[in-house]
Amino acid sequence: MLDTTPRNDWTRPEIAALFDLPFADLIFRAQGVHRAVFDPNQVQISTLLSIKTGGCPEDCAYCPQSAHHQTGLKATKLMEFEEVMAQATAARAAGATRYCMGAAWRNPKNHELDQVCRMVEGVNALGMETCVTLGMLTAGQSRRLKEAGLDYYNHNIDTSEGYYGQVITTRGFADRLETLAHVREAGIAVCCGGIVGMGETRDDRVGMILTLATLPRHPESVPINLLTQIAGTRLHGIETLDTLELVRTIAAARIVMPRSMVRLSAGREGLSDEGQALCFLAGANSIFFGAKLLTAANPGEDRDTALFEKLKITPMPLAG
Ligand code: SAM
Ligand code: DTB
Ligand code: SF4
Repeated sequence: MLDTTPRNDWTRPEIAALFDLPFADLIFRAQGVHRAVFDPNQVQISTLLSIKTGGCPEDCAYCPQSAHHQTGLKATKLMEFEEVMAQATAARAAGATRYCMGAAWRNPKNHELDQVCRMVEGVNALGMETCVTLGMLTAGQSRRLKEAGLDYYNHNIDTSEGYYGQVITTRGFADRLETLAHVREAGIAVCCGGIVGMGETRDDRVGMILTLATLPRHPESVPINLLTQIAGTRLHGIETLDTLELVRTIAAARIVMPRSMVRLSAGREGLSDEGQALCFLAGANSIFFGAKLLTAANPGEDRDTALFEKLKITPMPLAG
């Protein structure tokens, strides 16, 4: 029997060696791990909602919501509770089992956090798992979210520690790890991954996976985003990443974090059905469903429903 007990002592050479495997060998290994833990024909359906859009003080080079970029995006105030509930109810009807709410904040203020806590309670009451992504959190704010019943907190490391400074200057890699530690400490499940296709090297992709796989506990969810290039952002116009390199990154994540959900996140809109099928073969078992991510386009529900039918993939039911 294949041992799928999570390991936190992965080394850089071990992960680099996975990336360097012949493609068929890499996929075979990833499939072996995937099938030992999950039903390979089930994919989890999550839906995103931007509850506070744009005007963010951070300078993340990829992000259309940064106030440092002129992307034509209209900044909004925090969405009203009733509107969030209406959107969440529609997502549940479309099959979502996890609802993820994102705010373009550097960090939430306490009165804003109170409003988000009410949304978390409301969405939980609909019978979906809840996830929020609000930027940096203190230990106390993390505990407050846990008390409200939050299931997951999304906070990405985005890239390798070495490349990080090329992408974001307004907060450091260590700040990210600190927020992740607060979230873990509060007993909230962690959703943490990154972005590929930002001009990083394969070594950086290895480094990003290494950081995730050597956290004290693996994130329960690992979103792998392919950069969605938005006009007006600093990374717009950069050379696009070979899809096979995205597939290799997903396979490496699957192998080193065998029990985690690996989410093929942003960037599906630009992928072919064949490209996405390779990502599922490599062990991706979660997607965002619905025509919009936070602000960028995602495949429409019809296209995803057709893809699931072609591949005979069914939505993963909620555990328990
Ligand atoms: N402001 C919060 C933060 O950054 O922690 C939460 C929202 S932020 C939009 C969530 C994540 O979305 C980022 O960490 C990044 O990984 C991803 N993201 C944002 N823009 C993206 C893009 N254009 N392409 C791919 N991923 C993107
Ligand atoms: C994650 O890793 N990807 C999602 C979610 N976590 C919050 C966000 C993707 C954002 C893509 C760009 C946009 O829609 O603005
Ligand atoms: Fe702000 Fe988050 Fe966008 Fe960075 S990724 S600019 S923190 S909304």
